Amino acid sequence: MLWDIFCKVIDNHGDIGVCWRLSVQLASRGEQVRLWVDDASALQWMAPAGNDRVQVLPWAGQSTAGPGDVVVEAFGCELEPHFQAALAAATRARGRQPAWINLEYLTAEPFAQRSHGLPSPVLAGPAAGLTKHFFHPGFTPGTGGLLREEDLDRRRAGFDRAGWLHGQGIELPATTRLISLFCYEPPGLDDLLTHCAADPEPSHLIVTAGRAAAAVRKVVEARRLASPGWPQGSSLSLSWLPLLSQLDFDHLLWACDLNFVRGEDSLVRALWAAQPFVWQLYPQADDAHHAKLAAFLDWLDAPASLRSFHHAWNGVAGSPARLDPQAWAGCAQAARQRLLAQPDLVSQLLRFVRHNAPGKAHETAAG
Ligand code: TRH
Repeated sequence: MLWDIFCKVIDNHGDIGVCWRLSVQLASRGEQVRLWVDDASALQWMAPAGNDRVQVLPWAGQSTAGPGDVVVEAFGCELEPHFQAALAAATRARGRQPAWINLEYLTAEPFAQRSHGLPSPVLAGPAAGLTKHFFHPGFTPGTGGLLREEDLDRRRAGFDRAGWLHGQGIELPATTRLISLFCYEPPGLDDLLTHCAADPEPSHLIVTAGRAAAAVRKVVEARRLASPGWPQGSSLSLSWLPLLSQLDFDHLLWACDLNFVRGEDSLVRALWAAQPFVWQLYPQADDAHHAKLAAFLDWLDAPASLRSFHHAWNGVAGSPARLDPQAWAGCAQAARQRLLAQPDLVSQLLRFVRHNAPGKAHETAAG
């Protein structure tokens, strides 16, 4: 089938990051993919090798294009009127509607399960009379699942941790705790660095490029006003990464003993890495992310210390308790096992599209 995936980059890297992974995973299963994106610049570092079966096209190009077999609107981005009209015309010409999927944001909240697979009739505009379907990624059966490459476990099993770290210029005694940091500006950042610096156990913080690096630099500079050279001589050491490809971003998570992740895609990658992790949610103005965090921690069956760390890290309440990756490992590993028992997102999407295939577009064949 020919897939048209539409992506608007709002901010950060999650929109394009998820759409790229989806595109590549469809391609790896023999599908043909056109990825329409308004800003493809991040793909230069995220996916420098590209993919032969994924054509990256400019958003504006849809004004002259005709639709393939499946159209995916990622994260509520709206198709241009011309493309909507082309969808309606293709429906008339083919006598059946191309599948039209609205791919939603990831959440553990119950509404994801309730809405997954529901039809959404288009009432107005050039595509009036057609039907879209909601597709909700999620953590439980009854949702669309999570993106997971078919060869992920094989690659992870063959991963050369020491070699990869060496390639990044990171050489440390085996006793040093390795922590990756990918975050926005978490309220608990200052506390985390303070804890690590004072902890008897040495920690090495590997800081990702962009907002995480800027946030850490700010804390370090403030500390150095009082203690020049900080954190030298303490239990904390730091290294700074360049922007990595998505493949190397996974390697980073596999290499570390504890991962700080954010947003949507890196959370999923942390789950597959099966190491303890802390998640910073994309902060929303109305604090909607608080309910999202609570639902996720419940699903994760997080121990009390991990819950309180998350609350502080995300600015919900309190200040970060002691890091305790050993106590947090069990729920991360159990979560991965639960997820592995469920079909991945692309398998579910392929099945969903076939069940709701052109001509059957008004059925609700969730799952
Ligand atoms: O960048 P994010 O904060 O994206 C967010 C979320 O998707 C959020 O839901 C959305 O509302 C908001 O954007 C607009 O975090 P996320 O989702 O983890 O995406 C980061 C992507 O960047 C992920 O695919 C991993 C990738 N990445 C690399 O490939 N190399 C790197 O060096 C880094 C730091 C990230």
